[in-house]
Amino acid sequence: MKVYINGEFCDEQNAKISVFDHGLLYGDGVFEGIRAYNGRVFKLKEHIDRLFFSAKAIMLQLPMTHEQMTRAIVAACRENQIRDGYIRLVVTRGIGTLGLNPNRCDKPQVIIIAGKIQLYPNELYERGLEIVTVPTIRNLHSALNPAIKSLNYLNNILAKIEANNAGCEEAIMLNAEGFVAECTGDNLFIIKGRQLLTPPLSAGALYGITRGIVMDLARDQGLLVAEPNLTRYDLFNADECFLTGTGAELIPVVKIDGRVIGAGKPGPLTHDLISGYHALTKTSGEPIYE
Ligand code: PXG
Repeated sequence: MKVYINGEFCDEQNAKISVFDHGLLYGDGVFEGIRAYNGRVFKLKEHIDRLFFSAKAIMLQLPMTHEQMTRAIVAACRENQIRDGYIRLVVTRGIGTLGLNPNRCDKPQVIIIAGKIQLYPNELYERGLEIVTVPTIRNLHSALNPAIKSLNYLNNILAKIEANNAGCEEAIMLNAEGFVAECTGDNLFIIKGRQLLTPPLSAGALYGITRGIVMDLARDQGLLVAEPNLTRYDLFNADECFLTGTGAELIPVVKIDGRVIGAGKPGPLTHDLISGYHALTKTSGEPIYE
């Protein structure tokens, strides 16, 4: 594998960043996780836009334009002969002193890893996931806004550990008011009648790209889409539930905190949305090869 670091491709074993980089010392930086399908980078513009928004929020000046970033990502895929894969785009604050002040870091490091993705096993898509609510709440937007896709993911990791301890793959994270925010690396949806519901972004969630696509698909399929505050009670009494994320795509949920959701198996409307999403991934995206 060849890794892109600041405009150059290096061999995997030489792909190194300084121990003085504030990305390592303080989790000071931003990232994106992007998929390629069928020789095309899916929703690339949306991911690059979000990277720029995250960077703006932490006052990190990206050393490249949108267009240069697009070209670099496509080049990294081509260099690694990716047709279907996973791209990790990382920008760190760069090398600085052993103090948290970022003003001594003068060169952000841009890293692009284009490789393979580890997916949930197929049988989880067929049977559906069991998930639990965990004690760790989502970061307050007034502290570290969950909209920022920063290198500081400990909030999510703690929740993931708690889910794993409970024998689950994913965790439902509530916000400080007790409303549902999202999962550790996925947004959450429920279906009730002909309504598709997901927590508002202000409840403390990442502005998920898959989330946006699914809301558009649902409207096209004649569902009503709304973003009310949701409680655990709303989840327990949903007809269907699923999670969305670049990695997971759409994955059905059949049990939450011991309560069986709907019929206890992936629901029909979830299936329709999964089909719609798959069709989109196959037919759109930024071409890697001419
Ligand atoms: N919430 C959080 C906290 C995320 O990190 C999503 C929702 C879904 O957003 P997208 O735009 O992907 O639909 C994410 C993104 C991983 C991994 O290794 C997870 C994400 C991104 C990159 C890697 O589990 N989730």
